[in-house]
Amino acid sequence: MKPLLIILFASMLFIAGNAQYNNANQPSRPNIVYIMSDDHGYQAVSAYGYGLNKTPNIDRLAKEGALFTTATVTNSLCAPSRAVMLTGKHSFVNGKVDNEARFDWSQDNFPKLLRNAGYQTALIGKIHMDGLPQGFDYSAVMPDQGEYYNPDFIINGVEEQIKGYITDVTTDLALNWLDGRDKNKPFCLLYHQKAPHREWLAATRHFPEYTKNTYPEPATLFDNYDGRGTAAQTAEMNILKDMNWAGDSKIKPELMDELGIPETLKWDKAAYIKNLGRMDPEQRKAWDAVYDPINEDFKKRYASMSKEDLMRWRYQRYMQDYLGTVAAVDDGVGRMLDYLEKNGLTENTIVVYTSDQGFYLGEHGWFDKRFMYEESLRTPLLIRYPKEIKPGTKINSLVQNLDFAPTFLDYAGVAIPKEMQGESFRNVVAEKTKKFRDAIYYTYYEYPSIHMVKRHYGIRTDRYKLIHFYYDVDEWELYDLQKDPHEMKNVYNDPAYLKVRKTMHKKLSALRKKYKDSDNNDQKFIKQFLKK
Ligand code: SGN
Ligand code: CA
Repeated sequence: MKPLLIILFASMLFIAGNAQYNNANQPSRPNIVYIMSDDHGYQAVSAYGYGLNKTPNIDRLAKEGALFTTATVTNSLCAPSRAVMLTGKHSFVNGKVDNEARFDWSQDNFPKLLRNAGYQTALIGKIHMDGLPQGFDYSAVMPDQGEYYNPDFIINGVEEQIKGYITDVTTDLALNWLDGRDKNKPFCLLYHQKAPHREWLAATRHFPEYTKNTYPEPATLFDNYDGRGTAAQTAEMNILKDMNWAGDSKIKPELMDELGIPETLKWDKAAYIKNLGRMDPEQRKAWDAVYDPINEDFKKRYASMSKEDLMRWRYQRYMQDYLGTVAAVDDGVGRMLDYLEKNGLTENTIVVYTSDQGFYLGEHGWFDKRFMYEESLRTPLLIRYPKEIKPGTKINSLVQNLDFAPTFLDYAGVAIPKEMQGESFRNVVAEKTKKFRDAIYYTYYEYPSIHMVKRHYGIRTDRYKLIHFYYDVDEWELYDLQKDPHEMKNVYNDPAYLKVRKTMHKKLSALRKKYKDSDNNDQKFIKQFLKK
């Protein structure tokens, strides 16, 4: 062979070798589909075994992958939870302590780092933070809380209205993006549903089934908050007292008037009128067909109802609508899993299902979240990744939303920045190790504000929980989750728990130090909040 030909041949081999290297390396990096709904309590995922509803598609992730029994958030509120998930840093470090505070998009987040490493990234659905999302090739987010019917979306910065039901529209956008992506690159898709957020408006196809059902009542529906401190007693999230009649329970304002229920008793007529106003004639017809008879029935029964009857009735109304909205979320997960399967993506894609926090479904008589008590602290978490996670895995480790960013970076082989405070749980879920943190740290700030849940922070181990409420009180609570799983009795001043109390205080101080939190921070965020 002539020297020139040899050089040509050798360089062709070199180029081919390099291309092979790239192709072989890149597609083997796992794809990530991170599915997050809004306010979806684990009690309403059937894989968790509460018997409230059926979520066959979400449950598939537990069957084919792992279910986390004790996954928690670090701050049980929408936007702060999202900020923690993106940055891998606690609220007092990433700055988004409550729904009002500004989120600084210029700080590092895991999609940015994945994108720099060659991933295609997209954010589709609810984000609940101002400013154009950073770290994404494509973003289609709803402004603020989003609207259930015929929602508005901001697509790469440009707002438009899309016809349809929000949960389905979000799924359509997610599947369209997947279809149009560059198939030679790995991808990370954040697919975020608004549902089942208040005011719990279901897809019309789910009205008939869900409004007919009767749901089991939680043991603590009639909680009178004895045995706990001021915070539980003064919170405004009781189903009987604090839910809106029109906006939430879907009783017509005219009927409220007729029954003599004063508007001061929280109608939220404006929300009711706004929601109805967004429907097209077909959606409205389906709505009337279901909610007219409910109104008629209520009208007949109201005069003879006791307070207890009313609580029971409102709880059922709440569950009917809430679980109805969950049904469309589950349909969306089904469509996503089917898409992955049809396109040969099941093996190499990590699929996560979680929520931005948990939610009270009548426990303690409540709706909403915010508290460090179990139902809002814990969040559903299911993960499927056939390459590393065995079907039917159950994980009890104390993982948090703080850990998502480092975990995803770990899977993608991207270095985890030192500033990230979470830990990768990749080896935990692969059951290669059981070693993980022995206590989680929690903070909550949005007070005084809607639902009036006082500022607090605390820690939880596998058995105990210590909480400090501050600002306009200075109260400590200690719970023994083994003996008192419903958290009905604060044992902070019980002499039998003196030793536990000491150990928990030590752990709390250690964690505040480790994560760089302090009373100074607490005071700083109070000042910042009051300035607004
Ligand atoms: C709205 C809801 C509240 C809810 C907050 C925060 N009221 O204000 O019930 O706690 O959002 O929710 S509503 O009548 O307007 O729906 S979060 O999930 O965004 O943090
Ligand atoms: Ca939420």
